[in-house]
Amino acid sequence: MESRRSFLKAAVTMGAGIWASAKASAEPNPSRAAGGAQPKRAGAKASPSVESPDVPQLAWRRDGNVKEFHLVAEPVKQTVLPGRTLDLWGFNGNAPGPTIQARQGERVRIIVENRLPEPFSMHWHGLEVPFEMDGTPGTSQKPITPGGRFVYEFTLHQEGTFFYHTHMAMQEMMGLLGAFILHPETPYDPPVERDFVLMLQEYAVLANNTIPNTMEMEFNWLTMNGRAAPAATPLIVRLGDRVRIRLINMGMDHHPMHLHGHTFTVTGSEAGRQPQSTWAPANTVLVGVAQARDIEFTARYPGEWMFHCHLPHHMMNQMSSRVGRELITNGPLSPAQARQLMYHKMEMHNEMEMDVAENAESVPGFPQDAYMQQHVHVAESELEKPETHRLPAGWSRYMQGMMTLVRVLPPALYDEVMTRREPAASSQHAVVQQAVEERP
Ligand SMILES: [Cu+2]
Repeated sequence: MESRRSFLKAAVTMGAGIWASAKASAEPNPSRAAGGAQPKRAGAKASPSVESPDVPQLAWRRDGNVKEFHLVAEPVKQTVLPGRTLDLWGFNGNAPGPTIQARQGERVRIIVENRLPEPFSMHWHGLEVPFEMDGTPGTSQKPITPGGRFVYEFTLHQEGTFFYHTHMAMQEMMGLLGAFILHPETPYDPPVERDFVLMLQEYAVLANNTIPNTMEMEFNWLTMNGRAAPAATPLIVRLGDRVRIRLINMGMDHHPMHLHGHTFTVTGSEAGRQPQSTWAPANTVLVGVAQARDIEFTARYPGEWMFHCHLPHHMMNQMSSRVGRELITNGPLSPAQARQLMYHKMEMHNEMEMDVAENAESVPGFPQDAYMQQHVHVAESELEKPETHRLPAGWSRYMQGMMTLVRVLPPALYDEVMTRREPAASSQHAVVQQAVEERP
């Protein structure tokens, strides 16, 4: 019963959006004991917990001074878009896996089970851990065999945006990734009201298949937190909030992530917080493979601001040059076929008015965005959730691939959306709790 209560307490803490500080300060703190940390600033705000839209949070069990987590590497069915479910490999039923949040100075134990059909080992990307905890198969440990488990345990002395992933290269391209957030002992300055993490991944899946071809280097599913636009859940912020977005890239391509309507600063990398003297204004940040970047900005301007990878091919879903009978794809289509495709798409949207010029077929280069239509048609009603409340009709039509929205909402609308969101957020946490409790 006690463990159930502490699980629920953990869940509530996450849901409340404030990273525990009163409880934490009563616990032994190795880094403070070692004299390595600064005292808290008077009046410093507690760090908010990090939200990972569409990705669960990983619950933990307290065992003395150790915070204990369970991760299970396993095949998962991941719906990247309504109607499009891929066979990926992930953790605890999700790809990417659940988000780990811990505090600088804490000791953690992570029990990792392998329910994959082949050997695997877990690497803690960027964490300075003892060599035998590094998860490199063959040198630091033997790989975890199918059905086996390995217990990782170490003390966290860093802060920032880190991640965990398999150390088998092709397995990385099946989805085995998760965020590992380390909250600083001394809250960052300036404080933020909202803190998000987005994991950027890509898969190469033939149109009539569900399993990524990890040898392929042309990627046609680009995801943020396991969802392709327009299914990625928008980030909800209140007008005037200071916001942090942590970006993690685990794939084969670099992603220039661009925010509309606001100027941000890059405040951190995969190695933690950067000194303020290095911060520079930007609206696009290149997140290279195996890198993390933290950006921060004040949400000054109300609107439904797009936040997306700016590589044109990463703003599409299910590109393919292979044409099948029932399959509408981009690639070697004749102008007439492409024109028909435009009609087909308008039919699907019940919009019969022609938005292609009468002389379109005679214009060199036509069609271009006929190549970019929703091959998997998603009705906007399937995208309804608290976070899409009161978006204008048709908002999803031009969103694909690695795109999401940062909704900067005036206080009244912000409160309305958050009130609608509350029951869903709580039930998600309850499910996560239950899943953890059921494990041996
Ligand atoms: Cu990209």
